[in-house]
Amino acid sequence: MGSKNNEHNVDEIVAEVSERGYCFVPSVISPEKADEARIALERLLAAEATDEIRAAKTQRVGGIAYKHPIFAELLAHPLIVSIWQNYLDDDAVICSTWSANTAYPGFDQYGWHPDYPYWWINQPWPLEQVCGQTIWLLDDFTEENGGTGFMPGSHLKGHPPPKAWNDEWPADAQILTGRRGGALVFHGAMWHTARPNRTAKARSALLGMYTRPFFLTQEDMLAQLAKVEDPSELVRQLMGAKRHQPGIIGG
Ligand SMILES: O=C(O)CCC(=O)C(=O)O
Repeated sequence: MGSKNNEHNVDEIVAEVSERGYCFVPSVISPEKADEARIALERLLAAEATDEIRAAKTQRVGGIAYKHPIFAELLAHPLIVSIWQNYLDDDAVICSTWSANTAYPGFDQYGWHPDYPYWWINQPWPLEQVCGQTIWLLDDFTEENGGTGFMPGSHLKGHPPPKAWNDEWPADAQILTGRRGGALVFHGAMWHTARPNRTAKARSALLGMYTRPFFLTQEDMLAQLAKVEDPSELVRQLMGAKRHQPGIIGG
């Protein structure tokens, strides 16, 4: 795998994730392409919204890989895939979950957490590279509109974040800000949280977790793959078509 990917240097990005636990990668796609993805998402948000969702002021859209071709394309974005192939030291990486998250105006919650599979791993968690999370910015992220919060260094803690952080913002926490089309890539154990949206406009992100092919994925990606129209070989790999499927010896 070459270390250059257009103007991005994959080796440098991976070195930063290895050292600090995260790296913000600007301009993975153009703002125009991010707008295209956001417009596709807005149609899904409108079609799937319920009264409960409107009251909660936050909406998750799952199954995006098969709901619009642009999301299958971004799932297999060459830069993102090569970052995770290098970081996880495995060309056969798969996607564990691929969804969108929108914080509407007035959303006002914190919920500090690491991502799956750490909820299921005995503590202290292994420090090795088990999985890598990608947060794509489909809107410009600001401190006001709910740029994701994250705690540098927390991927080395080996346990979940203190519950009290959902009431009082921890002093050293950072806020992900940046132009749409960029992405934050980080160690899956890093503590992070959605944040309040105090603007009049919705803020949307895509979240894609990548892992090595022998781990159990968070979502049933194969079931979703069956609904993807004309998937590329890479999309098929990422959604688990080529991974080992358990059978019965001799059977
Ligand atoms: O939308 C965000 O800012 C973060 C969402 C998140 O942390 C998650 O879905 O795990």
